[in-house]
Amino acid sequence: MPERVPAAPSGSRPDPRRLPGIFRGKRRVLVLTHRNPDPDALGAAVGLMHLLREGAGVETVLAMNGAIFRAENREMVERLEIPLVPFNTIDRSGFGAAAMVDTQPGFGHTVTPPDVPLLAVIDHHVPPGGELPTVPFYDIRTEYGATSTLVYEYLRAIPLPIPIRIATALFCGVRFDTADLERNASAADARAYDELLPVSDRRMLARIKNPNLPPEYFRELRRALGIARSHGGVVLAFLGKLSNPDMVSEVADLLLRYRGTKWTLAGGHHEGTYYVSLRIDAPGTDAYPMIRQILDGEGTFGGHGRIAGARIPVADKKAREIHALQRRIRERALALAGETRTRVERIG
Ligand SMILES: [Mn+2]
Repeated sequence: MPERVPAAPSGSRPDPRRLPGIFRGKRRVLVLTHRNPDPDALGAAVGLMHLLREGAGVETVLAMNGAIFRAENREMVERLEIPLVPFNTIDRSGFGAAAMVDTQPGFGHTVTPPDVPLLAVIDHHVPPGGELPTVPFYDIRTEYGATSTLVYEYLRAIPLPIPIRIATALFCGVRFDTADLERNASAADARAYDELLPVSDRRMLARIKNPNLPPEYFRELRRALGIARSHGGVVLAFLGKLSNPDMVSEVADLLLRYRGTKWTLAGGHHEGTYYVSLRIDAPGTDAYPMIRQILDGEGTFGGHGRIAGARIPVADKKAREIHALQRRIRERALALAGETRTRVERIG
């Protein structure tokens, strides 16, 4: 097994009551997160925007790179009326400060504008390595299952009241990043989950958890199941071109439930990027060093606990290049699994 990555030291946590003072008096604050934001990114962003508005009296704008594909995430944005502005349409000269949630400068899926001072970074992913950015408020908690848990704790610590819409968004963040506390959940996540649920809009939560799905979703899923193969405890699914890149993580999640599976790796190509998701169901195994080994220097990656993801830039339209990339990833994954190709099973 690969070596473990040490978590960030726990004693270095900054006091969240300093946050409003850091931003007070700033003209407007740009709130940033990773590309194709997920519920935890959205929940943490919405919570931080509330904190900055109510605690520091500043106006905030949530910038988005990429798009939102997964039906649950779209439903969350619509139901909770989360105001997302495309990053490249924003006039950055109108902002006096920026804050970043659920990601960090240096990750390949994250844009850090050089012309807006970054004053806070709040995340739970293992730092990308290299030099740490000098940011007045830098709180990375790799033992947390969700960044939304961290932001919830800030709101409690300051303290600020949490309206039902904000509570619902934060709950969604904890729920989806920890799979209802079943994955990577710390005691802090469990507490946030338990305290946020009674003050969330339950009807809205039910709708976000079970949204309607378009026909393309089922077509792409059927194709994915046809492609997936089990190699004695390891399920691999290289899906080629996808209209919905979130299908990669969904398929990795779903196939982890295939009987006898220790880990799953799924990949797929969408608009110039090859996406990879790793999911593990084996105690004591860290996803982060595993994905690093599987990528072997190709693309960028991040992960914590039993989940990891990666993005590899690929020239669009070059089917042969995608094919070769998928073959390299498959070979390295099989080498890591220690499995030979003699025990291959179809899934669906
Ligand atoms: Mn997260």
